[in-house]
Amino acid sequence: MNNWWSNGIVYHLYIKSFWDSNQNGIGDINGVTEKLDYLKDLGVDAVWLSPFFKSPMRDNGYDVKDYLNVNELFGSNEDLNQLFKEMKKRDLKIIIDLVLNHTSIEHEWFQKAISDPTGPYRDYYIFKDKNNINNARSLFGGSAWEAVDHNHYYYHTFAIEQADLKVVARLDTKPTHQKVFDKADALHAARSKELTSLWRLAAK
Ligand SMILES: [Ca+2]
Repeated sequence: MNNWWSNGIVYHLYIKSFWDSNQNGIGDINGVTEKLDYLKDLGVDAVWLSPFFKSPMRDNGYDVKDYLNVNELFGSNEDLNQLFKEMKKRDLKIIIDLVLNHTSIEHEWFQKAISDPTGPYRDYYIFKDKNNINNARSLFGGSAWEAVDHNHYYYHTFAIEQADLKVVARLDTKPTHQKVFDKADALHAARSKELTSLWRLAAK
């Protein structure tokens, strides 16, 4: 089978530094839309978009606070839908950089995991008692474990502000990734006018 990605040219685009459509010093989604003809002229088949979701930007947007809304630095959900429409017109494929191995500690799941240690969201993340943590190091330096109180720690492969999601499938529960998609689907249904393309494209 000759899939398009076997020979396609992918342009990895970091929105923040690509093109600033409203000249406020920050590249944005409308800037990408403005430059689609340029990308097409380059012979690009697909555009890989760096994360554009709401984020405190402790790791350039890889610390996602809300997977269903666009970071206001880059524009709006409407801007994103417009970009997708214009890409489709030009037969440009879209690759979304979907960050599923961790969330921002500002994500509502993590906030609930902290505020209700016996609630269901605690199990989305990797928490351990002080006596059970190991000497794992974060790729960003220092311990991979961060305390939330005198006895409990959570695991972060990258920045302290990026808590790892538990991705190991267990017999008694769905893997967290499936929960991410289930949750997104439920919200997507509730907001069908918004982000029409985002999750559907990402899930394919
Ligand atoms: Ca801008």
